[in-house]
Amino acid sequence: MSASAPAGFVYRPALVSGDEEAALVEAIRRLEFSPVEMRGQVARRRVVHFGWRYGYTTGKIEPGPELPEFLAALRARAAALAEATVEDLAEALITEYPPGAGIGWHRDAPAFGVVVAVSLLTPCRLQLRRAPKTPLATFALAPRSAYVLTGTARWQWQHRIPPVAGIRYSVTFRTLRTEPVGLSRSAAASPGRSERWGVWGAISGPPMC
Ligand SMILES: O=C(O)CCC(=O)C(=O)O
Repeated sequence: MSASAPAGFVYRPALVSGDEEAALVEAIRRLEFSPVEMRGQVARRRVVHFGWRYGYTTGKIEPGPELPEFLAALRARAAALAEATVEDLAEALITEYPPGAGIGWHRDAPAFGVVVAVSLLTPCRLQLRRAPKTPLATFALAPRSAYVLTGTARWQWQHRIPPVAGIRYSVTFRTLRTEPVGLSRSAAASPGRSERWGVWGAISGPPMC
């Protein structure tokens, strides 16, 4: 049995053009990626953080390098899609998935808020579930598409990317969760938006990233 999309999940095909994707990939390939190590295991995917760094063993964030200029246009488009400001999207996480790599069931770290993820190169699937052993909602992520996780999809459901067939990059922009109830300053100042930015639910299940 399959589930339908949870509230707060938005999929947007063709957020970037083919030419933009090629330019992004060229810039991304020049970055220095780091391995992801959690509980003594090194994942197959590799990452680069801008704006804020996330400690995979500590679960803590700390200020990181400034977002590079080549992400500026993409960040603006991601912000529009998430109905956030550019400044709200304070962190950019670029992940390289070589063939056979994916990411297991998780919810993103509670230090972050809204998630906007852009897919480049190889298509893949994104799966969401409310909890272990509950029906899955499965989406095909086309290259150059983006998805947003807010509300229920972000805070109550888990997601994963099953192993990819060819190299894929994702550029994930995230807001910071600066308030105890999960509101960024600008969201708090704009009551119409605040509900969408969510309240962190009970934390259970697999680790966060
Ligand atoms: O690559 C993606 O689209 C998802 C990445 C993700 O879930 C994460 O880094 O926490």
